[in-house]
Amino acid sequence: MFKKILIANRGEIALRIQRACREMGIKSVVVYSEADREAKYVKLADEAVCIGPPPSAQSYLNMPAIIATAEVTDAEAIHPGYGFLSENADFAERVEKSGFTFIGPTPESIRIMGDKVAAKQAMIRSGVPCVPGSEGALTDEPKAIIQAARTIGYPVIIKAAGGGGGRGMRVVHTEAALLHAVQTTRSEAGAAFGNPAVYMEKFLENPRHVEIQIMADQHKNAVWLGERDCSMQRRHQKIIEEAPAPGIARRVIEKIGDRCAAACKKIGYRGAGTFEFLYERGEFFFIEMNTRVQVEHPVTEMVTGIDIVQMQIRVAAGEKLPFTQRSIQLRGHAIECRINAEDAYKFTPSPGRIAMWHMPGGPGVRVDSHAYTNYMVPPNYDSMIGKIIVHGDTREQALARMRTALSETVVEGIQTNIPLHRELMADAKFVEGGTSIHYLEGWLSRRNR
Ligand code: MV4
Repeated sequence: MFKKILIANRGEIALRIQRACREMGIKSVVVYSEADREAKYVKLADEAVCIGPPPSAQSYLNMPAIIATAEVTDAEAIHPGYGFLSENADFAERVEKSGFTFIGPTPESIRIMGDKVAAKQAMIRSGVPCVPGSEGALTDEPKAIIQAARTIGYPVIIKAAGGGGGRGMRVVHTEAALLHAVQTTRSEAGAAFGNPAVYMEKFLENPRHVEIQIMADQHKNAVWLGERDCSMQRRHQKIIEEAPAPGIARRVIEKIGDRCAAACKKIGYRGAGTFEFLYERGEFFFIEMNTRVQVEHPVTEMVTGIDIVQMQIRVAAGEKLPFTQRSIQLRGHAIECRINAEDAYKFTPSPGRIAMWHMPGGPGVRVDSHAYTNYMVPPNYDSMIGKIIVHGDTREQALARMRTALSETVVEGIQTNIPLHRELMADAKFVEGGTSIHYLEGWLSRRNR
């Protein structure tokens, strides 16, 4: 096992990784920007090195500074967390070429999944069901583009191969609008991602976002750890996640989970990963794969009892998965509310000093956050400052525990989205379960009218 790991991230996930290291007897080094100097996890770390000014481009995205820090501190491995450099294949490659272990998949896996056309082709070959669409990228041939859309049937969606997470997409309802939409998406994709390739899919009008967590070792073992329903989102930012996905038949999920695990074995995937699906009318359709630990990993940890971050470290060190698919049991129900430093209904960021930070507790309640009373939320990064996660025997018990937890929570000095979560936990449709990816935005527009 590694003796020392460098954590190339900030905020709650830096603390989460630090806790995993401490529990495993591994020393950790954190890198931080000038904006995070006073963060508690920086003080708690075995070693902390300032790598640059507040802008991410000069700190958390600064590859030479991060690798140089690993060198001077004698770290053996680098954990990238989520966001920042976590899905940058060039970074993973530079880390390994410099003699360190990248805690994640191979650069080749990251590169394939970063190209959404290549990812989809790999999944089709591996038997994972995908949204019907163009086979590969669209050519420049107008007749072929028109024909592809006729075969798929309108509405269609044009997506950038280099995009993902909602960036670089355009819905097309009629043939009259098709070629212009393809051209515009292409030029935007070229400018934004340096890759003008686009592809076409059937546009699913009212799906849910359900994802499968997988974990693979370097000895050809791969398992899936249940699913998460992440449909409660606004502008591609998830705010509530839960496991299991309400109202979906277990045999349907088991079939798709087994396909994901089989695909991981087939492509030689290692580490943690997430297969993102759209779920509509009883069917799963693959859209993208994420090659990192995700913000919402705790809901999976709560229902499986498996520590995903520790497992990432173990498989990166070459250990075998300590469980088989049959030994993984899902127990109860977990819900996560992301706490953002922002206006609850207008969503304007609200950085600043937290005058009072009081977090909930009790049975089945977990808080993952680096914040504390007197902590200064810097204006430079994502507004997420923590997550409240609850577990219960049933969804009803988990909801009741989340309501209680939110009622105990006090954050003063900045605005947060806690009032929004309190309202949503009492919303009849959310409580019923199974709302689509469009539900929250519709709910907000009705509420703000
Ligand atoms: C789609 C879709 C409907 N049909 N693809 C948005 C994020 C990116 N991961 C893929 N996205 C979508 N792809 C087809 N063929 C609808 C979305 C989508 C969405 C997906 C997941 C979660 C939230 C979403 C919000 C709007 C659109």
